Amino acid sequence: MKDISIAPFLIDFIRTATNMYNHGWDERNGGNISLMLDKNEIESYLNTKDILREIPTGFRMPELDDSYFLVTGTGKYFKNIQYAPEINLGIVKLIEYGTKAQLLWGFKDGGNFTSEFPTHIMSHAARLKINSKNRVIMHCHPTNLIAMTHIHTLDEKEFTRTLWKMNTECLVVFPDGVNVLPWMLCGTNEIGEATAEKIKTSRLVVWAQHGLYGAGADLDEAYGLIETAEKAAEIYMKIAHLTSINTISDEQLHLLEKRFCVKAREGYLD
Ligand code: 2HA
Ligand code: ZN
Repeated sequence: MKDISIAPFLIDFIRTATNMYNHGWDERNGGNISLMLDKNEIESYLNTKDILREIPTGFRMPELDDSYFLVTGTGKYFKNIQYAPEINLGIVKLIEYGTKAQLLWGFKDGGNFTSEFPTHIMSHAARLKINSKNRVIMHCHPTNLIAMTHIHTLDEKEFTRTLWKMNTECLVVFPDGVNVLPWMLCGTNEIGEATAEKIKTSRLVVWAQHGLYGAGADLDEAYGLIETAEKAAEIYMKIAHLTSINTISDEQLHLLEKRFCVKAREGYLD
């Protein structure tokens, strides 16, 4: 067996979590990430028959039975992941229609996966139906996007159009826009189901006064989406109280669509 600390998926995961922390998106135990792994990706590092313990998930997800996930732990701090991955992260396999998880590695202090695991797994299942290559669900607390949910309408079309008009690259990076959920109680199956529904039509789902969910085929895609949307929200928060005398017009957004071969969400541009 190879040493798991040199596994590319683990190194990439740790670097991403550290960058998220450095951005200020994951204070204290804020945020969580899950990365779906292929069995053949982990077999050279772990014996998948060696089960450390079983953890009930509190949900059913038959279509993800036998799937493997590298996931952050509940109550764990992103800031500490790089120094103690085996305590702060775990690798689990879903079994028995997704109702249980077998722990194969990590959570060494007796810990458990993130309280947002239901939302992650429901979002993986939803996103995989749209793109079979989706592997990442990522949640964090980006300051400016949260600030924006205090002062901007939560109407998804309006919220998306505001972000697209803050910075030229936004429409190119997230032509599917952002979907928005009103404040809901986190850590529940209800917010999981609502997020999974929203993540079908956009890879970004804002949780008002809480944070953001991002989905992607790899860690860079999900991270890059969040980074770009958060940058746009930062610009919005810098100018919202000022008189704006220039903006990006819908006509200019159409030019971006043509130049970069992307299609803005249906009905969002005039
Ligand atoms: O994991 O961010 O939403 C801590 C959270 C809960
Ligand atoms: Zn959160």
